Amino acid sequence: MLQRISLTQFLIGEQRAGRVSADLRLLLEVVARAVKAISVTISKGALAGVLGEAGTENVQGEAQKKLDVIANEILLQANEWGGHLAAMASEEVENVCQIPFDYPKGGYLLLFDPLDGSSNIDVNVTVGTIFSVLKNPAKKDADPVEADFLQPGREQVAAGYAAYGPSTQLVLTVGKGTHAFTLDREMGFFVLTHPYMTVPDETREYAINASNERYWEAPVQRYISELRQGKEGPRGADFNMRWIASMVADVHRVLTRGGIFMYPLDEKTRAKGGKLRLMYEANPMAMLIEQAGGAATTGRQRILDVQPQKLHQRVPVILGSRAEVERVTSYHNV
Ligand code: AHM
Ligand code: MG
Repeated sequence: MLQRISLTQFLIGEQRAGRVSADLRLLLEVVARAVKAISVTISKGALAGVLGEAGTENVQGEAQKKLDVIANEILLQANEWGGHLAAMASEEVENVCQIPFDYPKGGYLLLFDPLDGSSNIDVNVTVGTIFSVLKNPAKKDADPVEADFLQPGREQVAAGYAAYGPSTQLVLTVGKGTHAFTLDREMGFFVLTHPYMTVPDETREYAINASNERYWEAPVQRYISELRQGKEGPRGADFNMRWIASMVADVHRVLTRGGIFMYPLDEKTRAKGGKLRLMYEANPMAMLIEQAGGAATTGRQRILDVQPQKLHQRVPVILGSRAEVERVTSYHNV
């Protein structure tokens, strides 16, 4: 019989190899359980009455979908009692989420975007959960404050996302490669299906919201215009474009078959610093992409080296196949 490696087995292997502590293993198992619960809820869709607006706004002033609120609750409740976390932070919550005082605290900080791409949820397109794990630098018994979270992405001890698509996949790194696990719904656990994913160096596929073209900076205008000129242009090759408007789905495609994903700085988002959030979108995706041999920059700096100033900070994101990311970055640096 085909030997199947479950997420649990994989994590025990990582623990034995000294890359994962017992608490981090528990943390990742709990996140995987929460992701299963979110997957089940999402897949019921209209039957469970979970689609549509929640009628509330989050800290970013964005209208929340019912599923944004449900996914956030599932992640918070699953993770608060295990004793592995010092605190959490969520896209949907303004301040640090403390562990209730009647539960023990651990040494890790968990950050997440509970339901990324939720504008796609009502049209039944792939959405996801993105998460990042840091060590808590503060004393164990003190309640962590925002400053404890403000560590550059290179300090992440684990990062991952779940993609809720035709199948549910959990993509994970603990600092040695990027691995994808597929949820076996009948058995109820994740199975390692894509060990050591690699982003090909070269690509002929790009992802950007082209409706923002008139707001882009000159380096991005130049790069995309060269791609669009295809065989007749300076690149001498045709490029294909894809934009799902679900970062998880777009990055998953890049991880699976290569490509470049861009949400660059533009005049629309300049005042906010960019569109995507540094700490629970850009950083975990950058770690996953780098661990798969790709690159991730803001256009001007490696994402994992950005020193965060605040929890909900936004940054420009350019990630994927190394040669293409380096080219766009070099256009910014001329
Ligand atoms: P969200 O976290 O509120 O869902 O926003 C992030 C999403 C990303 O998944 C996606 O890449 C981007 O926003 C799409 O933005 P746009 O609608 O401007 O194309
Ligand atoms: Mg998001």
